[in-house]
Amino acid sequence: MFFKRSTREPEEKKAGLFARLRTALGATKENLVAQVEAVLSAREEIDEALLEDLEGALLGADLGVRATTRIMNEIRVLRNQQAIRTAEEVRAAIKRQLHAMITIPDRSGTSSSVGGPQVWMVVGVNGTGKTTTVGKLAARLAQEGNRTLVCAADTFRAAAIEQLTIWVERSGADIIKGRSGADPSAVLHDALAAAVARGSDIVIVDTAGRLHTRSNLMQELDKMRRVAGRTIPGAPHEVLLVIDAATGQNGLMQAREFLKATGVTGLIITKLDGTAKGGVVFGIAQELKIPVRFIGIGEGIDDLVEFSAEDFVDSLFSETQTAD
Ligand SMILES: Nc1nc2c(ncn2[C@@H]2O[C@H](COP(=O)(O)OP(=O)(O)O)[C@@H](O)[C@H]2O)c(=O)[nH]1
Ligand SMILES: [Mg+2]
Repeated sequence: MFFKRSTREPEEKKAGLFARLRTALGATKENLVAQVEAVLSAREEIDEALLEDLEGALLGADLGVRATTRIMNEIRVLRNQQAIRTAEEVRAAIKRQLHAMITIPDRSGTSSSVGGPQVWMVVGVNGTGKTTTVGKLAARLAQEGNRTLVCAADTFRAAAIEQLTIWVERSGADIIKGRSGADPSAVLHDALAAAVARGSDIVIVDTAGRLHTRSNLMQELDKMRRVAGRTIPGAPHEVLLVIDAATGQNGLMQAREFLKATGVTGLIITKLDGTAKGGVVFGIAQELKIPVRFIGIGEGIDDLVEFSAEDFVDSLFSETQTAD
């Protein structure tokens, strides 16, 4: 999705990324795939009792009711058609369904915009990882040769802005920040004017996760969207909603709320390292039908991975190997 340079990584780097992804998803693999395997190996026949245990395993892995129902329906249909007779075929069907659920077409305007900077707004509730993710994204975009400007519009958390500034400046990107307590829309307006004046390729906007009330926050975000659109045609080109995987099904509820108010175009699921609830990625994608763009797999600046449905499913199902 990066427009300036191809993100095709060299093979060596790709292999390293995949290994890191697999390590980060270890607990989720244990909670999802290992449980499915346990069910499949407990019985000879693919009978109703096995299917019920399978359903329990999927629900227990935070897939949520909808995603689980979709998978179970498909397996029942295939079994009735005698297209599924073995554990191996059940496993393949689950994998296929999981892959399909997280393969969602991109409907954002990123590729169609002409001239002017791209504007990406990063939204989500407090503590999900917005500021950290903005820093990671800025570093990555700058590294890939994009003139990158960060707009620190969360004027409620001065300490977080300091941390962000360090990361952004180290990566060679620019940052525009408002005074503590300043109007976020005014800060955004200034940042966009600066981006146009400097010929920036992309502006990443960090936003607050909490105002006095949730409806205040939604109104503020909506106002920021309008300000962006008035300053730069077509902006914001992306509204990226950050969800903390460790909050499991709760993340889904937050997502619904932001969706209504802010017109989310993509998801970033953070903290997939060290949680067993990574199955929520399938549940969220299945329900919201919004593409996952990036996933966070750690607190470091390099711990942001461009999402690939293939790699995600493969890393969950791959045989565990010794460290490489
Ligand atoms: N383990 C882990 N921690 C993360 C990840 N992303 C963010 N964090 C941590 O989550 C905490 C809150 O992050 P912050 O960016 O301030 O959240 P914000 O309130 O949404 O801006 C910080 O301690 C981050 O280091 C991730 O992918 N993995
Ligand atoms: Mg923040």
